[in-house]
Amino acid sequence: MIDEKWWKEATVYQIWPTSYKDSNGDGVGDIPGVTSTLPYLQELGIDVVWLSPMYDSPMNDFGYDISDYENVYPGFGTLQDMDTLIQECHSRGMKIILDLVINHTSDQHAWFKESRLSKDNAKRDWYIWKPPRYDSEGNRHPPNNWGSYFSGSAWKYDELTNEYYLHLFAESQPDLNWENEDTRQAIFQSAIKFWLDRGVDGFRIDTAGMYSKHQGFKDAPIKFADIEFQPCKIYHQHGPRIHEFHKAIADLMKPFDVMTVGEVGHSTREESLKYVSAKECEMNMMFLFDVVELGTDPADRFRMHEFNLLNFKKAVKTQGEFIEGTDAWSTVFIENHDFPRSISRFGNDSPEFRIASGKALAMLQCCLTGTEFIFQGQEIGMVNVPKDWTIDDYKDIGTLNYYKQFLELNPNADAKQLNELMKKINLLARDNARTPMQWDSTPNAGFTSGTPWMRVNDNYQKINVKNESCNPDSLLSFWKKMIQLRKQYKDVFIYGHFKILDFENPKLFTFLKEGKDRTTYTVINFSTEEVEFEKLVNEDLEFLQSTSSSIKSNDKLSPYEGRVYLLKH
Ligand code: TEU
Repeated sequence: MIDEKWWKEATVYQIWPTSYKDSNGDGVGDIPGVTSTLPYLQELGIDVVWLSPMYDSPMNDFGYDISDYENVYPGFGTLQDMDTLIQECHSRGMKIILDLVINHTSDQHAWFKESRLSKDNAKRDWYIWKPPRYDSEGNRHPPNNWGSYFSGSAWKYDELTNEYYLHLFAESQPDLNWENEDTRQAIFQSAIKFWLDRGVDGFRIDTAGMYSKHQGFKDAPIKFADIEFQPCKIYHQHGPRIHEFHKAIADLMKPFDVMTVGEVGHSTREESLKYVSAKECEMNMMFLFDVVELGTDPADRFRMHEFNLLNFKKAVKTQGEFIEGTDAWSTVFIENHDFPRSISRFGNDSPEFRIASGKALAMLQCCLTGTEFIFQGQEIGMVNVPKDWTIDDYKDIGTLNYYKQFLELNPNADAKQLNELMKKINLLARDNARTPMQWDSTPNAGFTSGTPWMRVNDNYQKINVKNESCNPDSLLSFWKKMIQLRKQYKDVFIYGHFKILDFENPKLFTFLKEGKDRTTYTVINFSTEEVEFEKLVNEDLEFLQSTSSSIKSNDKLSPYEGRVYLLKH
């Protein structure tokens, strides 16, 4: 018997503030902008807003580099604006969760500024400092071969004290030393308690598996012979004290009725359950990366390979069956600010099939077990950036470092190689999710009255909220319907048991969702061809919803058509 909770039934909408809604014409989204769109989100059926980092920051990694947990990035607004947003969410019966980024801070955080001053500074040990390694010729090297997630070494040399500090992400994002009790207490008070007291309803916990590093700091095994610095996840993911740390975080939150969702990264079912099994009392749920990482190497996002519908089904199955037989809870998502647009990856972003495949993905997502997350713009079918954009149109530090590294490793790259590189970047860069939100067809898509910080996707006159709001057949209108249906049949869609039928079918994705007293049957055509519809169960079917406003034939599914039925017993 599943324990029902508000945070299990919630539909969560992720806002990446830089690109969401600019209220003052400076070209950057802001908090008052977010507040102004709450009626829109409420109409969509959203219960919880997840705000990606809005803390004070030099914005090297768009807010995931925090310089002050207790303040707001001035370009986004003020603490008062946050209080208003929290209040406005609550007065509408909605909740709001923040991003908790506590694996690292910005190098501009006061803690780090102190830490770097001297080896005997009181805060020296709040970050991870190590002496250089010298070769037989006396050349200086980083302490080990660990690579950063944003290319290059994970260590940055600091002349001031002749030591290196660890940064698993950008150079300007030093990793905090969780081994130090004072550091942990400071994080708890400044990053967590401060915001709980201001009324937030929980957190999405960034890089939640990485706080506890293996203290040996050994060299990582060589995985990619073509680069100098290697993936080092085995030494920082699910480290020896990680569960002790999460139990302490959960203890701190216990007096508050909040939700927590961890971003633990790629991990096995066994490892994942240690974080989210209810009896462990750590976090409520976590994101599983099987679907979003499909076709790429989790150790290096730009190493890609082909995949087909069967691989996709397998990834959905892994996520769909994750909680079976356990007391854990799970999430459903196919987009966030770190991954390309889902229609471009798993659907079809050609003008002919964009809407149809967007509806197919919306139907799939709304039928799956777990707490549902939608990323800004997903609901209107925003897609990847056009293929002819140049590297100057990309702004993400991860993309730019990767591009730079490629040029360093291939100084004589020819036009063909550069073309290949840009193809990869176009398909997989995080920038795809980060173009300004498309509100209407006025200049800059109604995102800003000024000059947008990042180029708006060229397709905004067609794809925007205003166009879709007044069209009952739009993807946006379909999302609204599916979110309602999900709530109406929550026993089946949110809590039910997931079972794929006819797994080997290369075009159709057919599955049952079994609730306590009723079962639904979903079939979705994930191909560009018309496909024969064959009922795979004995029971009669009662029609509930289709992606198509006019079903052409009961026996045939048009390209990307999906239908949900109820089994009649
Ligand atoms: O992302 C973390 C992240 O990218 C890895 O944990 C990821 O799981 C791994 O590379 C793939 O297996 C978070 C934020 O979502 C991202 O935007 C930030 O840039 C990053 O942390 C640093 O804070």
